[in-house]
Amino acid sequence: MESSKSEILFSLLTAFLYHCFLSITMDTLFPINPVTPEGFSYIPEFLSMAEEEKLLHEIKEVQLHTFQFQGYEAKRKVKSFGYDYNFNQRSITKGEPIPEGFDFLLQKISDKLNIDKERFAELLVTEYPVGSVINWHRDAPPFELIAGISLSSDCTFRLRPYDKEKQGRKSIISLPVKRRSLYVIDGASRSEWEHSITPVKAVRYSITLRTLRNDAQH
Ligand SMILES: O=C(O)CCC(=O)C(=O)O
Repeated sequence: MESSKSEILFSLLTAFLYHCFLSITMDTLFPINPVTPEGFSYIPEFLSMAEEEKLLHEIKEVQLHTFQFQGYEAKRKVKSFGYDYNFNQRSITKGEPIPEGFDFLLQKISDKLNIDKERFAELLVTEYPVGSVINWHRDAPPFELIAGISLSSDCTFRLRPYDKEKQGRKSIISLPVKRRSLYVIDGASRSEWEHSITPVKAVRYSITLRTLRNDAQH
């Protein structure tokens, strides 16, 4: 009897140590499959390395400028094509057309999401220098679905409820978003949650595609 008790204790201890070992060696600071809000999806390895290369080449041709918001200048650089949201006027304006070099990406994402590629009204290119972030926000109201492509490096993407009363340390969902992946923000993750990116460890580029709401004024 005594020996079976110590055997059970030994097995429990071994299982515990094995769990600790896995957590350390697999670098699981994040749960392996974090539970994300309804409407959020994440597709790793969405792009091939050749497609990533092609997009980075296309981005080199884009004239990026520092993102400014109500007198505040962020570290990240951006350029918007198609419809752009003017944060001062709180409305969208039509800008330069989306360059043809991005056409294959629009096609690939719309095929994946089973939507018409013409529905992507805005394509935003963002460059994140080392250490730069995007703070907590919910995207501008005229836009509906958001599709995000990550290039060059990985980042930590976070989601938390938009409602301040539901916010707290425990309500933050952190997930590693890898280069060449696609994430989609739609449904509740679009309307009831906000997102942010923690300081990037290496230069990151993203391409954000947005559809317009049917009732958006333009
Ligand atoms: O870089 C990203 O993936 C996020 C971009 C974003 O949230 C935004 O531009 O509003």
